[in-house]
Amino acid sequence: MAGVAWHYVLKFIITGDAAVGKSSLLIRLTDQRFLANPDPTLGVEFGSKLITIPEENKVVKLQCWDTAGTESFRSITRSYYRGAAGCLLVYDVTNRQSFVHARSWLKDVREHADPHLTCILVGNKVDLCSDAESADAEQTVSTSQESTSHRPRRKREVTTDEAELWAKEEGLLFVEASAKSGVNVEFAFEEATRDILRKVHSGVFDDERSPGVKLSQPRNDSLTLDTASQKSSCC
Ligand SMILES: Nc1nc2c(ncn2[C@@H]2O[C@H](COP(=O)(O)OP(=O)(O)OP(=O)(O)O)[C@@H](O)[C@H]2O)c(=O)[nH]1
Ligand SMILES: [Mg+2]
Repeated sequence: MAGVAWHYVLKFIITGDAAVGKSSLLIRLTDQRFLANPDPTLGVEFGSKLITIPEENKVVKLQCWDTAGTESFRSITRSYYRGAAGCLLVYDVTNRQSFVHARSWLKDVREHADPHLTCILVGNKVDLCSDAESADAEQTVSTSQESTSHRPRRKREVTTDEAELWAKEEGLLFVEASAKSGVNVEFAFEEATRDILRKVHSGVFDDERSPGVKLSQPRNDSLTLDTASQKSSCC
């Protein structure tokens, strides 16, 4: 991998209802932190992160546009969907409405993003459920500073099976995660990235026609965004 800062740059969007934890997932990915009281996103925020896909021996730069879930921003946020190669479609496992609304977010994404986009359905806040242990046992190790022994329990309103079934019907990847504990956050981005790279290899995405997929930059050319992670706001 010498001489190359990254092999691919992929545009991701993060979408879903207000307060489901989209920004928290991005902050967990880029800064390995969790904020108990983040400000609601006004318009969109941007975060960037380099990840490695070991089995491909590739470094991938994720450029993530974190969109506001508030309805009044919807026309602004839609304009950021254009050309995206990947999407995290987020709902809150303790909020059924946010799962129901995922259908309309998906419709929007499909209308405005790259038609070949990879979408992963992410059931967030799994730490709040009494059955969180099953997800805790999965991929990512928690880096949260907070003790989990006194966390408040909330009733799960969307079962894993139901969400998994809907994801399958819609051709989405699926994972349950927690921005708070960190469980499965990086894994969600990695799974979507693996799927996008498969599409690149099979010619579904290509550098010429797909604005959300860019090939490598030599290290000297990577002046502005060449940091392991970066986050900023706009709008
Ligand atoms: N327990 C728990 N709380 C979470 C988790 N993720 C986010 N939260 C909390 O949920 C609230 C909303 O989080 P945000 O990340 O701002 O949600 P958002 O989807 O970005 O909201 P908008 O920007 O308004 O669309 C905050 O109080 C977070 O601390 C999680 O995994 N577990
Ligand atoms: Mg937000």
